Amino acid sequence: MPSAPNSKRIKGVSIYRPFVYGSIATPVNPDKKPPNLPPDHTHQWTVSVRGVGENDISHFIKKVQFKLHDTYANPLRMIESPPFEVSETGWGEFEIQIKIFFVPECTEKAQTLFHFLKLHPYIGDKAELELSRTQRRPVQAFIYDEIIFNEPTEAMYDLLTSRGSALIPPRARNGRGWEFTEESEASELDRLTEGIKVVQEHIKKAKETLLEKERQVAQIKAQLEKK
Ligand code: SLL
Repeated sequence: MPSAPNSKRIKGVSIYRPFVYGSIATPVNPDKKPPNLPPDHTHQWTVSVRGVGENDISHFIKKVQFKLHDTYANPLRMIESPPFEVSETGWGEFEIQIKIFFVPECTEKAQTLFHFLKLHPYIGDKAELELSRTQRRPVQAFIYDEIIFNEPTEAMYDLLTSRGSALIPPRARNGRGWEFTEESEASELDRLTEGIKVVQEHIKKAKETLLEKERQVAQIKAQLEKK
């Protein structure tokens, strides 16, 4: 197939674009249950891929496929235009596979990421968690991420530089509210701390193995010298 115009790649250039993905879930009020809600469904939730704040992402993202748990009818949901989101009701938490397809100018393969749908609050002291539950506060789990376009095609470069931007609007703490809550920061911090622990454990084990090997080498040397 002849290559499309402007499909030449620009060497040495990388352009990144920020985006946010995740979910917001609200417990269903048993006194105000929506009609048709299956009796075991306890939460309403929405999973989405969006720009940070008001930033548009649809000039580089063509469509997004969300793969829900198999307990859902038609678990594969393809969203062809923004807002790239799926709203559902349910009873359980599970991992959602999110596949991001880029506009044709990009000529890159789709990218897959995973989001764990969070329905219940876990972070905070007992009283806070209790309050969150009794007040049926929405539970949010959003992650900030960046898509990096390495050596973009000329067409993609033009598209990215003429629309949208990599600038991140000032953090929405609780004003507009859904993006970076202290809760999600705390849970991210927990994940990092856990990650550091695991890495330190690996380093410790590797050092022990190294010491053991050195001991063995020394022994063998000593034996060889004796002979
Ligand atoms: C669990 N790992 O076993 C999880 C799976 C699945 C949640 C949770 C389906 C709703 C429906 C629904 O909420 N699935 O359409 O019936 O806890």
